[in-house]
Amino acid sequence: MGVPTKKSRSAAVKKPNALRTVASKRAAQSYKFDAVAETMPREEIAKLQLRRLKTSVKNAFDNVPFHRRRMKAQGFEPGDLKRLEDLAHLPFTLKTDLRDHYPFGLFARPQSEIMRLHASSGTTGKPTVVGYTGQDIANWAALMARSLACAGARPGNIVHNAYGYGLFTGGLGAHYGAERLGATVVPMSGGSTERQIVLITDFGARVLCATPSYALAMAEVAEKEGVDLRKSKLEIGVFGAEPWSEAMRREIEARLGLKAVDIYGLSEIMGPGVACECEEAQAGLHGWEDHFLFEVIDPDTGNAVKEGEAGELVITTLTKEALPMVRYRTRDITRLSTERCVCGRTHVRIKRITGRNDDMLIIRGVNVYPSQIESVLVGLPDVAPHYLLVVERQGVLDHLTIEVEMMPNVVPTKEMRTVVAESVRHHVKSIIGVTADVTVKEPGEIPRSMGKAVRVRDLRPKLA
Ligand code: DLL
Repeated sequence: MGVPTKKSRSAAVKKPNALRTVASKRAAQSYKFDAVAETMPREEIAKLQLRRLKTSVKNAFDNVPFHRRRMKAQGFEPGDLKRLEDLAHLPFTLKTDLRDHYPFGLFARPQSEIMRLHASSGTTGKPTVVGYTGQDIANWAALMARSLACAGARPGNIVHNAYGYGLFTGGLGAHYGAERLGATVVPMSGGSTERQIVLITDFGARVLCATPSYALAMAEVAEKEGVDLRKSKLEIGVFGAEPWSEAMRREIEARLGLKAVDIYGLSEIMGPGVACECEEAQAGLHGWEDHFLFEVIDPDTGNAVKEGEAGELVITTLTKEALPMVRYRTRDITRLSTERCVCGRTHVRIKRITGRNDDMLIIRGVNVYPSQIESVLVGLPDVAPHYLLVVERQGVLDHLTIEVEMMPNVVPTKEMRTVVAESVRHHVKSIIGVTADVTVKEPGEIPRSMGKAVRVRDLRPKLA
């Protein structure tokens, strides 16, 4: 199939109503990286899921003492798994379980069989570490290629990858996926925005991978420099790793002149490519059910909610070798829909993630827990254990200010304040990876709470 040009795509968008059916039929036959898997009838998906679930639960039971102990405590053996519904008898896995078994305690394979490690923020100073076998990496690359194709990328395209490379799964996840798709990758990572804009223009990327906030920041810098990215070859943006809204989608589309598509994932489950919107509908992310089992639960009771009702997304991996996850509570709030999609894909749609039900903040795509900042502060001399995190949106980007106090017995000079502020800033940047301004307040100035401490003032506009 030929690569659609900017002109032909916008012509397709303007098609009159009478031609919509024809258009949607064509969409159903549109390019798919893995057509057989992506359009499998739902009964077939369920059969495949049950088969793979049995293997995955057995992998967890046989090779991870933590899972075996908990299953046994419920009187459950892998052989008891007869129907998909039986999964509901198994306990949830939490982010703290990964922390408690830091670094490799939940791995189902010896370290010698682990091909790669990634890590994301944990709830304390220690990161959450995830591992992959060679097969896990191959599956991830294929699912990410499937996701990119679903978003509208095609073999032969130039993919400008501005997700951060390193321990974060975004950079390498998108990189391997784009290569697997047969695209040409520009491995930019984040930062050096002016340079990114020059290279997008000079190399002629058709696809941009970035967090949505960074995409907007690029638009802003380009506009300041008098570069009109709407005239570039960019046509598709694959944006995720943080919550964003429909209003933000419209703004990015207008300012970059591309189609903005939502992609979802989390390191504990794999990384980016767990689910992705299709370019045809842009209405919810197809969750790849041949590799993952999705549930939505009431976060208070742990019971399943009805299809279409909002709740917390829980994911079980079906093919992961190194780190099988049983009923992982993502803390992400969303809804599921099995309604047919115009693109012809049969996999469930995960509606836009509207928020989280824990205190994790996502600041410019970086996951931050208040408790992590606290661990940094308590390790620094002269700094009192009282703090407030103020998160604002400055222009298009998130901005974090950490308000701290000095110990009451210290009478701070102006110089001391500067030194303390710089020290906090430096430690937070090097340990957590997030850039913050630091304000040193007078002792007692940060409001004390009567009950649960209020550590965060999130002043960012609510999602539409
Ligand atoms: O953010 C993986 C990723 C990279 C996804 C690039 C998409 C693109 P973590 O750093 O482990 O992994 O953070 C996972 O980020 O539980 C959500 O709270 C949030 N998140 C990820 N994608 C979206 C999205 C990567 N499309 C956490 N919308 C998740 C809203 C998202 N939130």
